Amino acid sequence: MRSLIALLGAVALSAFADDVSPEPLDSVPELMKTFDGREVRTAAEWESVRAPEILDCYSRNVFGVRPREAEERSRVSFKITDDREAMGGNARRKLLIAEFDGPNGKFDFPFIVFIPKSARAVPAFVFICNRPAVHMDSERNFKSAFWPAEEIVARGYATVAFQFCSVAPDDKKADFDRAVFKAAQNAAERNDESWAAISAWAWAASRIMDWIETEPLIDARHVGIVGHSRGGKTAIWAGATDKRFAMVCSNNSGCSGAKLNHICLPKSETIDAITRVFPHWFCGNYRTFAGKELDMDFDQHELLALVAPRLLCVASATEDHWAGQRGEWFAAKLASPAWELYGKKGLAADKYPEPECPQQAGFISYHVRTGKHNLTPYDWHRYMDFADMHGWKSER
Ligand code: GTR
Repeated sequence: MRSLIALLGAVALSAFADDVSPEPLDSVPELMKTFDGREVRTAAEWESVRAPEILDCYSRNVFGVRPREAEERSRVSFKITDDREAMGGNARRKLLIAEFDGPNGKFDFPFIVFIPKSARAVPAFVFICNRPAVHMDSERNFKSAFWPAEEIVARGYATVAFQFCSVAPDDKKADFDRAVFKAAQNAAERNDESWAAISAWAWAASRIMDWIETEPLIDARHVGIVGHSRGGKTAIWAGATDKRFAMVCSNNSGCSGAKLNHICLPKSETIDAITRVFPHWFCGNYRTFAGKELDMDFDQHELLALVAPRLLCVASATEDHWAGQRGEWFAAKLASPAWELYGKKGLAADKYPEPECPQQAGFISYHVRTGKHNLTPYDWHRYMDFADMHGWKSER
């Protein structure tokens, strides 16, 4: 009997935990105050003081600092290995290799491009594919719903994909003396602030952007970066570090992505859990925050705010408690004042939405989709809707 009562209690408690809408805690750091307590009132102050200090904070404490040589544009070149019609004549397909001539060796990675037939340059979505390469089948024998390239092309957008492990291993046991890390830096020079896997994947997205700027069929002023989960964290970091991305789409990025840490969501991932299971995603310093989330003087709304005044999409899934859906929504909401400095609305909604009711009236889009942790055509279409709404196909 006692165990039955305990069981009923546990069921009631877990139902309750699903229904509550916790608010961020009072200790959530203030976006419009510098780390040393000065108010930020204008876009000029944001750009000259606050945004740089947030970027620096996330570089040194979370994703790591890239070696200077990795950012040198003159070290990167591109080789086209194939260029032909595809998708029954609806698209042009290009296969390319990005080649990096690093101070400590050479490194290259492949990427795939589909461009719809159009008389004018088209907008595009760069996709960080964090699933096996079969999901980005260039022959289109397997049409993955994770990267619905035909549907993207049919809506008038080009899409460019790379498989993240072709840039840096997603392996906790791998050292940093391989792949792009090795080419960019002697491993002996690494320290607790050095870049790690998420930064390397974001680096690859920026190199693809370098190529897009040279491709006349793509409109480089209208390029979004899309990633799911660990790819979503990467998309945010790519957008924070590279302003050429005009839209950032964080799909179910969760802990260390869009999810606020200063909120009590017991079912969601913590810094302790993420740095134990995936230490290779972050610089060494990040682990020192494990279990100390509520004492941190920075949080993910500040990271999201680095996208301002560009377009930001944050998306969750109803069953994805590990990603902390309400924490993702609140971070988007609390990032909004950065857009207001530019006279733009950030997230134009005051309450957490019902599933399949996207909030897209401002420059931040939020939606929650029914279902599991995944990136689906439903999510892709919301990102394309948002780009459409902002004139990405008419402004050319
Ligand atoms: C989970 C991890 C999350 C998320 C996810 C993914 O296991 O805890 O932070 O990134 O992997 O990338 O699929």
